[in-house]
Amino acid sequence: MKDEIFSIIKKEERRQRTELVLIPSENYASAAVMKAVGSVLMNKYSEGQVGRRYYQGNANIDDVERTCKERALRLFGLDGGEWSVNVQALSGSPANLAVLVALVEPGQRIFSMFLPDGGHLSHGWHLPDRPVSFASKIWDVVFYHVDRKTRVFDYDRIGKDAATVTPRIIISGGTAYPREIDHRRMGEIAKAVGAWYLADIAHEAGLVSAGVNTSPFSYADVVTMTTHKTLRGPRGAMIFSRKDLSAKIDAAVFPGIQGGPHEHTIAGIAVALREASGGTFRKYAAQVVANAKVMAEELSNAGFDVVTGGTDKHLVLVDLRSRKLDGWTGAWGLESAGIIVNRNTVPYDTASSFYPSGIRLGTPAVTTRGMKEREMRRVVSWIQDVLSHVSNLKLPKQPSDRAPFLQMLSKDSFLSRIKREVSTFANRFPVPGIDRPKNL
Ligand code: DSN
Repeated sequence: MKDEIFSIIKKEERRQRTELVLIPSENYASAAVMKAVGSVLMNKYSEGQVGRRYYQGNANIDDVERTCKERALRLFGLDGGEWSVNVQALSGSPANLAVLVALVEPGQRIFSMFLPDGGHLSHGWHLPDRPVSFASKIWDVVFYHVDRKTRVFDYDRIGKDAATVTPRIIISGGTAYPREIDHRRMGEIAKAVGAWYLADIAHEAGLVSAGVNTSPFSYADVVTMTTHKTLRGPRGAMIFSRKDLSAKIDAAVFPGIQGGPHEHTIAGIAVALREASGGTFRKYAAQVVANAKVMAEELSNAGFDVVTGGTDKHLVLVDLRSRKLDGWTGAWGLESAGIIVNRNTVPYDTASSFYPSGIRLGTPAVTTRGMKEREMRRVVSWIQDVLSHVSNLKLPKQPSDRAPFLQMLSKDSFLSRIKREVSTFANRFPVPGIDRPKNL
């Protein structure tokens, strides 16, 4: 194929194979998932619901979407008489927006997790003086925080604050919160103040489905999740709701905020749900957490400030302030060595989200490649070397000096040597759907 896009895709395949992907929200979907997403299903319009479409020619599409919904309920052990699922939301943010549109009147109050404490933009992020997310323009959003000392949630305090805030909905969901959320307590708090409880388990979906993290379904009214993180499907989302809320939620997704659903993605989600229902996936999910625990422990032993002192799931958050390092320099130093992490805000951060004080690391992708505890120790030792090396480099104050700084990092001989070692190491571990070079 002549289109230059295909040579760029080849380069991206190489990057994904030769680098260590430690972004906790990324993973490698299987070849079967990718085949479904790249199929002819993308050619079809199917506005509406299964068996009730606004377009002709949807018999096969109905079968795909029905199968996806059945598999979703089964995977999470849900009774179809009590729970419904919508699989049409295009991704996590539209899924959360649809829930708010369905259940909360404009101007009513939302109580959600503070972003630097690990929350998400789509839960209504705003600054003290201006809205940022669309949700914060429509609803009155108040945040709850982690404790300054322990950096974990104090549920007694959240309960007391909720009684004062009197929200219509309480949202939990940690994109950078390394500990399990106590869904039972959150559900009780919501009930006590007459609010809905929305548990956004985008990050932990695969861990919850495998029984490795606690399921929120007994305590929440609505559960949203993306499908491409620990669940290892294509980029998409699902909204589970108690049966009496489902008609409102379906209507909020379409025609409320979306047009035609992406049925090729829904097919890919269905394939991923089947893959996630087996014992191999359950072992995978347990290994994801075991790997993250080792990573947290090794970083802690090396003197890094691991937020909350460890992790219960797939992600580790490191506050770099005690190392006189910032997240931007740390993350770019690591990228120059072939190790891909997020730079991330940390609790009680005073820096901006573009130049934050920490880094966020995760194990879903490297565990998919078959890496275990031993490999995590090797990876942390490289991370330690890189961060020590770059901690002598200061983040240039002037934005105009930052491009030359990155150029300098890309030519740094120490980082280039680690990059070569990382590439040789990573190449030993196969990536689903990406062929390995013949000479390996
Ligand atoms: N952007 C995702 C993450 O990286 O956590 C959340 O949507």
